[in-house]
Amino acid sequence: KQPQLPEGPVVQEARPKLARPILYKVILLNDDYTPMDFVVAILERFFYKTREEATRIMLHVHNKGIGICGIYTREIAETKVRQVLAFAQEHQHPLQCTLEPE
Ligand code: NFA
Repeated sequence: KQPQLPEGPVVQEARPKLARPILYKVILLNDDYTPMDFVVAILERFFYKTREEATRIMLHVHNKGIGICGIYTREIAETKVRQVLAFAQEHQHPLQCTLEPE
């Protein structure tokens, strides 16, 4: 026997509650050796920044010692950190990159 279906119109919840994902900042650290244009290239390649935005972030890190490249869910943030560290190591630059909970 089939279960009873409701008669009249069925109204769906308009704004179902969604859990807010936990986000992580990907952080770049300044050092005295990594070339500025290499840091700009990293921000363009892995964080899809424009040349202008990449330059702004690079100078912020250079001047303040630390800066945010982007904010992502955990797996994406972890992947970005790995990509930056691998690319920096390949080119023998000491650039450091890490993540922290937002
Ligand atoms: N401080 C580095 C330099 O003067 C540039 C740099 C910027 C390095 C941001 C790391 C992060 N060549």
